[in-house]
Amino acid sequence: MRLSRYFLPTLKENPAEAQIVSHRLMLRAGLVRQASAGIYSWLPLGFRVLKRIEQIVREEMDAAGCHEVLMPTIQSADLWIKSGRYNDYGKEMLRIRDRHDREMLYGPTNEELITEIFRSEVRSYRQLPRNLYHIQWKFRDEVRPRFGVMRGREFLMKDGYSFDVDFESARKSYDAMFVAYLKTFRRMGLTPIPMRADAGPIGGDLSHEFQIVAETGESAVFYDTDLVELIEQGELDADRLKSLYAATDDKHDPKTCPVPPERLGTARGIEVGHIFYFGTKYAEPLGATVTDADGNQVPIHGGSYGIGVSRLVGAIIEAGHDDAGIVWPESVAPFKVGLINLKADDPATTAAADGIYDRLRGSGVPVLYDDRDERAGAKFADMDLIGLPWQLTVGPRGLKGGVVELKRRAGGERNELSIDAALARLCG
Ligand code: 5CA
Repeated sequence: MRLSRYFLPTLKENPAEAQIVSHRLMLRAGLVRQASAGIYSWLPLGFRVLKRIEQIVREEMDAAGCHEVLMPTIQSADLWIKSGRYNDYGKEMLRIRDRHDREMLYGPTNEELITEIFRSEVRSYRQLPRNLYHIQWKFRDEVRPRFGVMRGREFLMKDGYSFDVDFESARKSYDAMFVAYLKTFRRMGLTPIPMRADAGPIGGDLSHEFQIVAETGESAVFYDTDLVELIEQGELDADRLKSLYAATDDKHDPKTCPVPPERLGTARGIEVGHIFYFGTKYAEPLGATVTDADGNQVPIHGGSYGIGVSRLVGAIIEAGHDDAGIVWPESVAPFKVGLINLKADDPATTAAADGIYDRLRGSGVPVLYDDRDERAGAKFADMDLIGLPWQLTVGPRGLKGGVVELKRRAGGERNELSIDAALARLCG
């Protein structure tokens, strides 16, 4: 992509309305713009990141045996009245009336609708277990939307739903999601800490939140530092990880906390995922039953599993930035390489940079090419701000000696290399 033709409105100054670093950087790096309170438009660079995060989530869900569907954003109130949640959700739910005066709503989550789909199609325990998910926009009329995409009113969520014939089988489905979540967040360069949690309005009695440690997190978190070490080492045994202590402030009690003070980590956390086992809470009111192995009609045991896809964009920035801007992990970066032409008005430099651009694209490497006629300082500042993992700088002085400069955004390490050597590094 040539920057001269791209839509990348960066800002030099910090926007006054942004209180936390990820929000500031998302506005400054031209990832999003606010449309109204808690509602954002995704500009090209931000949209690329959102899509990459979505794709990692999708791949890990598919690898865990889940099937992707797409349910609508607008739902009829009927099923919610049946489940009893139409009133429980209160003002957070955006309620709409259509032209026939029918009560509709913009979905804050989808337990009712997916249970209804199952109820209509599935009759026998032989058709279980199943796990369906979708990645769809949600609306919750939060009292205090804030911190940009972190607590929005409209936000993109992956919500998945498991269906099992009994508790034992449902627990296995739950643990499979527990592990898939660890893998998902690890692939984004994050260290997720699973914490036993309250189930809230979703209901049920087995629930974990996945929290990312960040100064600007909304809740205080307390955890056994051994747990974090195990996660960093790649441990994926759900029982082992669940046996170690981790709790948010509403569950943490210093009097009963089993972890000795020297092993108790305290920090603030951002909730990027939340999983719930809720048993037959929705199956019973909605009449979702199957015949079991003995021929009895039994209600389906369910679980629901959410990931804040749009929130993750902010959370990843909170976890990876420095004074100059964003530092994307390669797995979610909008482009792998930022190619800088230091002297766009010099034909020899431009010919060399154009050639490198063509070769990178020919090898399938996503590259953003700064071919603008701008000052070098402005180009470096913009490139640091948008945080692409590699910066490749082509200038007349280097070219005389047959070299270009390759800089790693994370850590800032620089190397002068021949064009071929630089391309070999980036195309590998
Ligand atoms: N039905 C369940 C699981 S599918 C559910 O809705 N769970 S949730 O309420 O915990 O939301 C799942 C995830 O969505 C949260 O962990 C969080 O990462 C994200 N999320 C929730 N509310 C918001 C919001 N207002 N803005 C951005 N992300 C949000």
